[in-house]
Amino acid sequence: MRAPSELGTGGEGARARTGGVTHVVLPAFNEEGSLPALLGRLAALARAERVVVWVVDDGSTDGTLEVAAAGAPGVEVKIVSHGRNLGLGRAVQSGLRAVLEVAEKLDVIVVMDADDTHDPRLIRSLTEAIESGADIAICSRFVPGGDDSTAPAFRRMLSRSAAVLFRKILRLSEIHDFTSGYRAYRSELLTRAFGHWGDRLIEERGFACMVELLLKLRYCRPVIAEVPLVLQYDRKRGASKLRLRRTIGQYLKLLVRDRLTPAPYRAV
Ligand SMILES: Nc1nc2c(ncn2[C@@H]2O[C@H](COP(=O)(O)OP(=O)(O)O)[C@@H](O)[C@H]2O)c(=O)[nH]1
Ligand SMILES: [Mg+2]
Repeated sequence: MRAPSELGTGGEGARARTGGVTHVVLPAFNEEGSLPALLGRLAALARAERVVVWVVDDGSTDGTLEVAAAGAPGVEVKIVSHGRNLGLGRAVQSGLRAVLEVAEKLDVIVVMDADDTHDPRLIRSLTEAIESGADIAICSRFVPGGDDSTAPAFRRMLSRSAAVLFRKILRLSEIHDFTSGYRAYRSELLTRAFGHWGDRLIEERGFACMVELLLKLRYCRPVIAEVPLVLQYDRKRGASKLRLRRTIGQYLKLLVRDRLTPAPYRAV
């Protein structure tokens, strides 16, 4: 990985984007309670920059699809729909694929949770980081200014342990938050990655897909930036969809597989 260059950190006073569209992918499974508020917040952002929201409804059994179709005034909302629940990994992949069919070189693709615990105002910090030279910008709970104190203790432990493990074992010292579901990618980077891996870019069905994507993208030698994330887990309605034991198993398998798999033979 290349060393991060001088990267902007954005924040409240950050300037609006000058070129390109910000595509916001929201993998959503039964999020009818949280989506309206989140779409409202994204609409506020859309007043300042060109934003397209992509809700990936993953076979929800509640009113997620209807809420997404109703949208929010002032922001374009597109829907990608799975007829049945295929899991977070497939949802992220379908969302990225759909965006890449229309995205242009200067566009930025953000993936964030649909549960309204991620503040959309951070999107401007992410796009600023990308415009300043990063290929991936991560909203990180584990850099100065970040905070995860509103999350349950066992979840905090899981994310922290995963971060320590992946950082040490994979020697990826520039990344502090491997499991954050809130990141931005330069569209060109994802086009290149899909060109190499195709649908094998994301094989994990569950929450480990976020780590898997990062591990594969590192072979593209991306510049990576992190911006502080204050997780607003107290805004979460209902239970987390993360299955703790299953996710720990997925992380460990991913780690072993990554260690055993040789780096891609041809340049990515
Ligand atoms: N598409 C899809 N999204 C899912 C699935 N499970 C969870 N999600 C979404 O993934 C995101 C992360 O899940 P969430 O419950 O917020 O996890 P937590 O915030 O880490 O506790 C949310 O936007 C969920 O709606 C799934 O099976 N399919
Ligand atoms: Mg969440």
